[in-house]
Amino acid sequence: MKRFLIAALAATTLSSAITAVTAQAADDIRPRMIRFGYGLNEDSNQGRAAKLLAEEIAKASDGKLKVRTFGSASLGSDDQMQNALMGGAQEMMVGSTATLVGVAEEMAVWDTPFLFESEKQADYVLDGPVGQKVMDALEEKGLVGLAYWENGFRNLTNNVRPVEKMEDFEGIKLRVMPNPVFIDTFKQMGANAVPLPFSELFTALETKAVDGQENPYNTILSSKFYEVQKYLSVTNHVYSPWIVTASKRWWDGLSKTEQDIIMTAAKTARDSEREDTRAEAREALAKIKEQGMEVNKVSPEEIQRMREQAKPAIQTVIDTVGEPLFNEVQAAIEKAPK
Ligand code: TK8
Repeated sequence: MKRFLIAALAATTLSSAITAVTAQAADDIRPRMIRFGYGLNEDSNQGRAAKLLAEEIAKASDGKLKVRTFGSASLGSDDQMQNALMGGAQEMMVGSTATLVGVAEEMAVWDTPFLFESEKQADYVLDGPVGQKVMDALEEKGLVGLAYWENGFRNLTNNVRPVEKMEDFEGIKLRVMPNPVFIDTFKQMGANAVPLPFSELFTALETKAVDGQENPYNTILSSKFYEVQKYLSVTNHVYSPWIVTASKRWWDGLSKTEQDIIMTAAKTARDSEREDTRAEAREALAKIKEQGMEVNKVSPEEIQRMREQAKPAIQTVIDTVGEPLFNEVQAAIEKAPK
């Protein structure tokens, strides 16, 4: 009996020791260096948010988790960084959801032309269950989605002519993101759509390899596209999200506490980035004009014609993501605040 008691006691001690070790590992924070890459420069909304993310992570981990930020695509284009994350050669990044379509086709749902009507609507859908579902599709491909940040509503710039009606797209060599829906949308409009990584865009505009591009006001300003582009046409043709991702291989090796710190920081940075982006966008158009760009607002009638013309591209989205997901997004939009 006594011997049995001792054995039982020993076993209990041992098992609680094991529990203690596991528990400790779960809230352990180890010194780590996290490489966080992004495509825009340090003075952009993306750069400011990356900096905040790094600060938040340092604060919450007592400086143990150190984020090194790499802007201006110095670790590679969105596409190259995605591959580095999947292979475990880089820890984190923020980039366009549109370049992730080749990884998880569900992402194409955000490329639907004229999908969202307001930022509020976008926040509601992206941060809700269907946004999470699309993000979760990345996991089996080796990426963990942490938060959607705002890139914003996209507008058109070019050097050929102001685009006032659909016919004005004719013959314009337009850089688009490397993504089938964007290629399709602008082919439908009559443009000559040329897919190129963002990291090559300024030079392509400067050397006139392409005539134009489309991006939110913030990017037109921070990337100084006004130096190499004459006309800006306000179309708001699609809302572009950015997404913060982590390498799953790396993420799975983190303790629960480390994961929580990083996840929380990605969301804190998201909220402040959206505010910052919107405030900047409100001032941007005036600044762009000051820099000498000629700005025109496309009329509601012409926007309606573009919407009609873009329908085959919407079908491409449905074929890519499947009708159930497409409908789920539509249903979330219905419920969203205007
Ligand atoms: C930056 C890109 C950019 C996107 C594009 O790396 O490629 O035009 O809008 O923000 O992700």
